[in-house]
Amino acid sequence: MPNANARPKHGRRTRRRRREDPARNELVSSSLESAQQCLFNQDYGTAFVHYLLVLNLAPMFKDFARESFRFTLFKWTEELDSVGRIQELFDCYEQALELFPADEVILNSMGEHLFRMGFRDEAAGHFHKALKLRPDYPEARENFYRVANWLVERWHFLMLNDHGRNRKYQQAIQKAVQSGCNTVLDIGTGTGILGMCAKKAGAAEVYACELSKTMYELACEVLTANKMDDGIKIVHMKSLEMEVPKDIPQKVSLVVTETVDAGLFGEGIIESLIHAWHHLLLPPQRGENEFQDQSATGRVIPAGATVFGMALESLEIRRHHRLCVSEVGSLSISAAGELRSPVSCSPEPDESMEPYTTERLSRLPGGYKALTEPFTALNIDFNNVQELEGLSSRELQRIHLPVTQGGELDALAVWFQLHLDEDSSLSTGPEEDTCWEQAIYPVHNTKGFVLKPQDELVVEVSCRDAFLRLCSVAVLRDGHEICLDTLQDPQNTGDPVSNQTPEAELCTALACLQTEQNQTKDFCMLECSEMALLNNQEYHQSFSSALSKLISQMKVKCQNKEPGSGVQSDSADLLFVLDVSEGFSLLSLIAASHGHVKAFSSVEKVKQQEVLKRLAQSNNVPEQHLEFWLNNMEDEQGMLKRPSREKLWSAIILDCVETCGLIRQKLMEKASLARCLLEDGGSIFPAKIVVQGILVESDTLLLESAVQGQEATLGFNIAPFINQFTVPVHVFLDFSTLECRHLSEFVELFVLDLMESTANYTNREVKVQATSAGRVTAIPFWYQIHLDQEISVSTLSQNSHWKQAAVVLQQPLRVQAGDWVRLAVKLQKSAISISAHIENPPGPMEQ
Ligand code: 44T
Repeated sequence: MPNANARPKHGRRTRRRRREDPARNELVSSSLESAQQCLFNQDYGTAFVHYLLVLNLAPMFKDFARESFRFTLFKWTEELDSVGRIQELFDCYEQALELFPADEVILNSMGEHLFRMGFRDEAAGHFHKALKLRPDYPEARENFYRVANWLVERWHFLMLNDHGRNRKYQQAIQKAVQSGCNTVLDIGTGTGILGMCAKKAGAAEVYACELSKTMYELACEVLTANKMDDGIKIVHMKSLEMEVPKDIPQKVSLVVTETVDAGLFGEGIIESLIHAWHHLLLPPQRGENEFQDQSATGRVIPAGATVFGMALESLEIRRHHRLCVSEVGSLSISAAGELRSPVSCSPEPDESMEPYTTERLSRLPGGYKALTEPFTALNIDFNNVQELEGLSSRELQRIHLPVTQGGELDALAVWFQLHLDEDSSLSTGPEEDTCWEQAIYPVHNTKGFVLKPQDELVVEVSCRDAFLRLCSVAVLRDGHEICLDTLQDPQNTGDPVSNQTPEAELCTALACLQTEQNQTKDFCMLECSEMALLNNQEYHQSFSSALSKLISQMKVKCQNKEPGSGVQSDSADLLFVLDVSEGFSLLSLIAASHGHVKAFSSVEKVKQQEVLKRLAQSNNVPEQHLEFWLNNMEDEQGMLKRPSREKLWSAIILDCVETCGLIRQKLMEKASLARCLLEDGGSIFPAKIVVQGILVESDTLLLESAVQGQEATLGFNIAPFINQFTVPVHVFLDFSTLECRHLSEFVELFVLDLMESTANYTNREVKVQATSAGRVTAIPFWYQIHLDQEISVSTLSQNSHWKQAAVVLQQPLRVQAGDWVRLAVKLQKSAISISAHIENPPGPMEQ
């Protein structure tokens, strides 16, 4: 076989010849030259193509050309992005990553594009890879920390730390396998834990599926580490797409799953189980025949669930879901029309609405008042496919609930008992000592309707699009039915109390119908945090005062500058205020309402702009004094209306803190840009932000951050893998109800001066004295936002729409009362990190 021997030599010769191929070399060098020329001419698209050619033909240029290639890629994809050529944008990134698969800068940048396009899981995967390649790369670190919560949701830590739940699931699975269920499918395996329980219990075949790519990869790592990668076949798929024998060779006798959220059905368990019963599970056991061979029939763990509900009053829920004030920052807002949070069980659900939100009732700021006893809303048997299928078509169920305590009806709360099998169940109730949140169905339409102890509340339970929906529809009072829907419309003068005669009932029904129509026409949706912001009078009042101070100072300055020009009210005299807040903001309108001010708002959504226009009109703000900045971007006419160069902004309002409790990304960059755009004497609002914090001992925060303890989880090695997704900064925290012990006074951690570029630093050492002994596990932090020298608002205030954040220390720090703790506070980009050390380590004698 002479040829066989000759082949490698031939190969080598060809390769050598390739490199020396003069035509090829010529092409490479001319392409390289063209790439550089195009780059110089800012023709990034062509430059990119030339670079691709060069680097594919001559990989040895990779190191040399890396920087210019990256630059070209970023410039070109920026252009593609701006004209919406998204597919091409991602194609470019993919080509770039084929050339530089381990380039953290390209990975991170692709992640940013993915994130902006809404592909959060994929985005987070890219940031994670970039960070693994270069753990000290600040851009990737910040991006990763911001998205890790989506990638591996925080409840994974809670669940794995919930030993009671783990053990109950393990026991139920063990019992089922031992009774003969020897082929098992784990739907939504997460870290792989339930599948591993089945294998360990002795199941012959175990399969698992997981739809999230990150979780699937994590589960693969976990199975390998536990030497179960041979024993459990895992696929990266949604169970609904699985087929026998393509994805699993045979139907299984047991499905285990915990694909339930606080509202039970939110993860699609009904659909998954209907599909599983038709395609993946052996037929169910018939009747009560205990002796049927378990390996020839199918069953599900959990076997079913009971859903409970309860009506409640809670100011905290109210202020996040409906408008509670009629005046904000000296503006009357009664003309705003109907404003709603996106959480609604309305009869016409649309894509942007969610039927419920979640809260841990036991941690609700201000607590809550139960207005009824808990009631059973639904019972569901997961082993009965007809029942599962019948859920959606099931008739509306009307439940009458005696009101036990008077109060304002703000929400219906829902929780459930998950029956793992006939002997064992888990509860997600508010009184339980578990980590689970409850589902909250806010009530929008009762406009402060107060329930009385003798009333009966009528609740409708339905199950449309496989979501459980609860809706308070009426109140029975003194034999009359008060339809809660008719209260929606403040203009509705009709008597909401029906006399029970068929005619009157018909009228009420008609009235309800009519209001529904008006409602869809008129209402404007605001995020829950935007609603809470609108309800925050203190915040708006502070802004109004600070603006009014600035405006009068500027007016005085103007008059001094142009003596004799008299009082004019033409546009030359106007002050210009720009509000670049994210989302819905009234601040531009508040500014405009001070007179002699032309304000520019960044509100983008048309419906929200309409609300502002309505409010401008009802508050006598001239139409031309409120403009929408972003509407003008593409329209040259509009651009011309912007203040001319000499007439720069008197005030620029920056939105500094995200609702989750973190400083907004690129805040300091925005501030320096804003400083350049200010007229003499003008101001940025806020002028300064002070970050404040406190040392605390909080086990809750630890449990939500990482799998705790040295012990294996149910005997499996899971913690080190999932803990890679630990994020040192915890967001959306409510400090007022956090279970923790305070170990110090409040302390100033950091100052960000938005008006003064030179005043800023990135590292600071702070000393704080422990006030009692304990383990410092976390440092919650928040912001004092100084609008000017005198006026400030705190993100910790009771009415705040902001939540707090906390740095969770990698290692708890033991302190004694009186110890000095040295905190090294760092601001990288806009992310805060803190490390803590004892300043005066106790000597051996003191220990
Ligand atoms: N809820 C805890 C846990 N998945 C949420 O990608 C439970 C919270 C909880 N994979 C109250 C009570 C409780 N096919 O990784 C996720 C998800 C995956 C699927 C493949 C499917 N059809 C699905 C559906 C979901 O399953 C994993 C877990 S689902 C979320 C569990 C007492 N509040």
